[in-house]
Amino acid sequence: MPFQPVKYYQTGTFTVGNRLLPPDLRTVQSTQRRNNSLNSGHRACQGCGEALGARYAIDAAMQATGNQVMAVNATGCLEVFSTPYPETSWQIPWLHSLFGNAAAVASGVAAAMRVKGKRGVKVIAQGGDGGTTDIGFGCLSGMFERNDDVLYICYDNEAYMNTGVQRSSATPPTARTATTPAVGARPGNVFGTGKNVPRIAMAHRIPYVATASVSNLRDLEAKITHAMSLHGARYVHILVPCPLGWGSAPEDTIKVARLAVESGLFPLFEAHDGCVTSRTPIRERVPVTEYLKLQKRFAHLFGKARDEERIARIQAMADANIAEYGLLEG
Ligand SMILES: Cc1ncc(C[n+]2csc(CCOP(=O)(O)OP(=O)(O)O)c2C)c(N)n1
Ligand code: SF4
Repeated sequence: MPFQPVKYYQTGTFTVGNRLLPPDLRTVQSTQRRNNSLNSGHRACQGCGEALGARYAIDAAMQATGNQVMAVNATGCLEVFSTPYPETSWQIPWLHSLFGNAAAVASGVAAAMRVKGKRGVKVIAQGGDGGTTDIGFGCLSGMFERNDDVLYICYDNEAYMNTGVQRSSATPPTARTATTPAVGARPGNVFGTGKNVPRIAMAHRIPYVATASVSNLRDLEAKITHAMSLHGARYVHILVPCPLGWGSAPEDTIKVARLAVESGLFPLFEAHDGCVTSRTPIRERVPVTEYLKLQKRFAHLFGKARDEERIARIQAMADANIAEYGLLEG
């Protein structure tokens, strides 16, 4: 299915249906063929970006493979809200691994499928940023360097949400969490920490790495669809706002995610074999303050005396991304 960007003018609404396109070009969610992989009845918070991202990602993967997907899920919100034993909202073969070993378990599942001759079955591992960038990082790197035939999806809500919003190595500077300085001259996460896991994945020279966001759902679908057409280790890193942990309004989840992209703080790109091959240009550049102000985790930056110095440093991070990925070109 060739990639078709969202064409809002076709429907006159902000839906992502592309309903005036021929059926084979429509989004997965607009078709009756969608799998409803993550079905209703789960216990995610209102406006949960992770639930939205997972539904779109796994439905796209199911469609791309003719429903031949098995998923391994690290411990975290996605596992807890979807599968309080003995119930589950998943409509796919799904395994719960430990918190830190989803990538290793998925590698084992892929090996088992290969031994059984079930080459058509595609394996996905998925987890939050804590399970991916911190505790599961060793297993993930091993999966990458062996080039195991697994797509790993990280749903990045920038902290350990399931256990009460602890800082992870994906938490941005100045963001307040339960484990960052709460008081003092500079509350919130410090600068100079954290890691860029999409770039680290690229350094393994695996076949495919992409970033995606729940603000750009058609783009997200297209990237998952493309990932399912490839073999070997693949990594998709999706920004998924968490209203509870970010202190944002549930109805603002898409808006917040869009501002992260449009400010340059979260660049959308694809990389093949370690090289960036495409990026999504910013349509309407916004200052980072537009993004930060919607979230209580950054409220201390906008107190009686605005923390101009740290706001400027965050703006500099966005500017650096815009320059590095050429996000204003084209
Ligand atoms: C070895 C181990 N340590 C700690 C925990 C407790 N624990 C369960 S979920 C979780 C946080 C998950 O955070 P993240 O991976 O970022 O996913 P999110 O909930 O934010 O989606 C923690 C610390 C655990 N299950 N296993
Ligand atoms: S805490 Fe955040 S990630 Fe977890 S279910 Fe609620 S909104 Fe989703």
